[in-house]
Amino acid sequence: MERYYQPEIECASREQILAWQNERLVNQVQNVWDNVPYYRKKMEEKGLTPKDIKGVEDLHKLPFLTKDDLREAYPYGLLARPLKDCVRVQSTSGTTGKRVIAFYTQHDLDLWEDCCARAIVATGGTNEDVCHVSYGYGLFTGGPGLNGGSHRVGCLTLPMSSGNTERQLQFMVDLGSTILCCTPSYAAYLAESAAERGIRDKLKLRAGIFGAEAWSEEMRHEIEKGLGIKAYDIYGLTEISGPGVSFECSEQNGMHINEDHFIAEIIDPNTGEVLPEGEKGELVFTSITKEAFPLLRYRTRDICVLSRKPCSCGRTHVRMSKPMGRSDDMLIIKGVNVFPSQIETVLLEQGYAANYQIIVDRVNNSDTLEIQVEMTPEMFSDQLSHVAEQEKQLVNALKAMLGIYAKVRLVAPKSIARSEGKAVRLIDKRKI
Ligand code: DLL
Repeated sequence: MERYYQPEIECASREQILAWQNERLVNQVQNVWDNVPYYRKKMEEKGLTPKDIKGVEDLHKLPFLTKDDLREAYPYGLLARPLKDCVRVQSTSGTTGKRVIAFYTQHDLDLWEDCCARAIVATGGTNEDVCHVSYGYGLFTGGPGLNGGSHRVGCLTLPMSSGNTERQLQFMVDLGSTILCCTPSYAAYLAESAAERGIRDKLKLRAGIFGAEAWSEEMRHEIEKGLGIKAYDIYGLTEISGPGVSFECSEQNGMHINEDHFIAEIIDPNTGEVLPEGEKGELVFTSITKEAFPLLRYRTRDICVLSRKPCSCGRTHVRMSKPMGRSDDMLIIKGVNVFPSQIETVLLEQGYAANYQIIVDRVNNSDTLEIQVEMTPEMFSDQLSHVAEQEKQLVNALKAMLGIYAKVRLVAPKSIARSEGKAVRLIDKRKI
């Protein structure tokens, strides 16, 4: 029975891991210097050459990369391989105009799928499992990543993609799905729908691999109870490959980062200073094995804590806590990345003023997004049909920009409270 478990890597000594990281980092810096003029310039601005980076202890000298760099260098500016060597593109969900896109060579896809396979095996996954992948497919990395990992483990893979709950449940029952991969909010919804249909006892699920958005321990218990499974967290981001950058083991106490591929640092988001282990700060990744899109010191904006305390599962790779928030204003709604500025852009484009409020909530374990928008005095109309028409137009424009449904409520001019300080435009009622 094949198990995609690599104890010689995942349980390697700290010295061994550091030795790999030192060698791979030095090579990667040289590679980026030689092939990515954008980053070379950033290094030159700091007076650095590859000779200055002799190992992980010098990592802190390198300049950071941010989402803004990715947008500036869009689409090819950070590519380190000729396009003819690239075989895949993935993209982040719901970002404005210039999306963040990542390129992959076949080697990059292989290493990404390895990482996802490790995550599946950490839940006890084997080739006897039926792996039901309900993350979205397409540009989003969730579906393709877990799909590839599932193949590697040898599971029977169900590439369900998201939506169509009726069909999801039917396949789950008919084919005896044992592992479910989707966002935690969709897992909670599936649990509820299974209960409503009285088919909870017909499910053979035993594990779930849930990520792409923040979820609490309470939600974990609810999903575990609702589906009769053990629920594992998985983390990742498109820029660094996708899901599987880190994953939970049987301890369900922090996610092991695949340190043979990614070096993690925690920094103070305000000063950029590297913080000691155990301190809370912004997570930064350097990918040391990727070919096409190797980002050095990429600021994720996710706030978390790293721990090197031994884990009883035997894995030695450092663990990250669940992200506790973001150092920017990005919201994750139903697994989709949403920036309030995108909403404002749509409103202004449609002729509204910037008097609005974004209300995010979680109802029945599913995120909801409502936008209350003040009509301008010129638009104000008490004819309900007209208001409904205007609301519909905004819903469509927002859907086109964000990729998700937002309920729109037009309200009378001057009815949204004005603030004397910063405008309170966002009310996030989700308890996470
Ligand atoms: O969400 C990749 C992914 C797919 C991860 C499926 C896990 C499962 P992006 O769309 O680029 O990629 O969004 C990345 O999502 O910076 C975090 O803020 C957030 N995020 C991802 N996983 C988790 C998690 C995918 N387990 C952004 N917990 C990241 C909390 C998460 N937040």
